[in-house]
Amino acid sequence: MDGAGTWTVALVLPAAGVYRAFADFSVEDTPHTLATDLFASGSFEPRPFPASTSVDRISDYEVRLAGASLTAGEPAALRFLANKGGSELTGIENYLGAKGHLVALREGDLAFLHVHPDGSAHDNGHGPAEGHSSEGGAPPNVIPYTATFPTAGRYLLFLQFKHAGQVRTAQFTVSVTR
Ligand SMILES: [Cu+2]
Repeated sequence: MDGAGTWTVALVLPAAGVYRAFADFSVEDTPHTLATDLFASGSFEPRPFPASTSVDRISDYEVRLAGASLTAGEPAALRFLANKGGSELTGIENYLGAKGHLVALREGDLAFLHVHPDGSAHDNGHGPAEGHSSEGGAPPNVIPYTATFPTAGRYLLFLQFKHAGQVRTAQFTVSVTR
C-alpha cells in the first residue's frame, strides 16, 4: 500500500486470455470484494466450463470432495478429504489465518463466494464467510466447510491449503439445485 492508500500487486498472467481479478478485504470487520477484468493479449480458445468433478490431484496430493447435495440458499456441508501418496494427509498448516480457503465462482457471471473451514477462529479476514458451524473432532486430513450458494447453477470451487510450506490449490466443479 502506498502513502495514498493504493494497493499494488505484481502479477504474471500465465497465458493469453480473459481473467477476473478479485480484491478481497475487510474494512472495520465488514468484508468487501472488488473485481476487475484483465486481458492478456494473444490468441486463445475459450474453453467450456469444466465438467462436474469431486476429485483433484496435484502432484502426489489427492483431494476428494465428499458427497454433498447442494441446494440454493441452504447451508451445505462440504467435506474435503486430503491424501498424500495414498495415505491421510497430516500437518496441514495455517495459511492467511485459516486451515484453508475455499473460493466459489458461479458459471456465467463469476459471482464470488469465499469461506473458511468450520470452527475457524478467524471469521472476517477476507470475504463473506457465512454460516460457520463448529463440528469439532474432524480427522486431521478432513477440511470441513459450510457454504451457502445463493442460486442454482454450476460453480467452480478452488480449495487452497498449505502443506510442507507450500500452498496447493485443488479445483472442483459442483452443481447446485434450486
Ligand atoms: Cu480465506
